[in-house]
Amino acid sequence: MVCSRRLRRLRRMLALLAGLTVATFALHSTLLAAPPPLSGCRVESPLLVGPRPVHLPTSPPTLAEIGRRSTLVSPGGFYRPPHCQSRHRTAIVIPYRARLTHLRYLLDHLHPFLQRQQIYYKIYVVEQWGDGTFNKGILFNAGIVEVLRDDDWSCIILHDVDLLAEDDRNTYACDNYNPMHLAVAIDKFDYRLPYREYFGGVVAMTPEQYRKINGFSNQYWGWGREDDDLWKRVGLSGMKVVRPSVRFARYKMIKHERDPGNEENPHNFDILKRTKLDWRSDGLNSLSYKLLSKEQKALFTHLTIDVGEKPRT
Ligand code: UDH
Ligand code: MN
Repeated sequence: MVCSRRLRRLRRMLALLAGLTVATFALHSTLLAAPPPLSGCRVESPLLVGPRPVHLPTSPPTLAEIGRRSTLVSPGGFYRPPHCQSRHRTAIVIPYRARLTHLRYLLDHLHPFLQRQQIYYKIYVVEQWGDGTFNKGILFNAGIVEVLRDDDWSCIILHDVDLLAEDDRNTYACDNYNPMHLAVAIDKFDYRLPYREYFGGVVAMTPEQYRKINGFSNQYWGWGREDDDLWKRVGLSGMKVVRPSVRFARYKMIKHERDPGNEENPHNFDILKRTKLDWRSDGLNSLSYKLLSKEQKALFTHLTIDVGEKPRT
């Protein structure tokens, strides 16, 4: 009798112990085990909506309002698709100074646009410090050097602050072999290329392609011709510019006047005559700048760059 009662108690204790072990094991595995790997996103995102003309509200939402809408965007303006492994790792680089209204329109538009494309991305605003002459080439070169220190990007999009894509089939990703010109059809130019060699507005290059052309020239101060120089660099380094279909590579440009400090510089035409002679020694490998700050804002990473002074000529 005594023996069987002891046996029952022993059994109960063993069962309790076994239960506890199972529970502990389950807890451990939920806490410690890596989540199952995400499957790859589809080649064509199911979230695309296609052509959608851009209508701008009379004033853009504030950064705080855009922030409240961008629930899936992490500090620094970073996003990764939550349900699948993206095919693209894209850094958006925007040269910038004193265009806050345009930046607000752009961020409000670009975050949802890129999310519909299921891209792993981060938006970088590269601001020129001070009120000296604007130099977009140095800003891009410096910005891209810094951006490539930040993450392992497979594609860099060089993006004017005032261009809004009208069709999300225009994927913000790179061609493996050649630099890509994405702003093929802009409303300002009646949705046509203004000239065949036009290479401005929005451009996509892999880090490798950008290094191969030695980046932008650092010599173009003020407005004009640095994009034409970039076009020539692509050809001189043995590549060509490719473009997506004009049917969907469409943009609205926010209307604006020329900015103070970015007046047209007629001297830039002379520099353009020398691209073939200069491109190997003028660019990423001769770049000089100071990074004054790097801040993770809610909707973008903000880099402030001292590009130096325009040389007296
Ligand atoms: N940018 C700034 N701030 C400046 C100058 C340039 O943010 O002060 C950036 C911005 O990203 C802009 C890009 O550099 O989109 C290119 O400069 P831009 O927009 O001035 O060049 P675009 O060719 O302008 O579009 C031509 C001047 C139009 C004058 C029209 C007069 N009716
Ligand atoms: Mn513009």
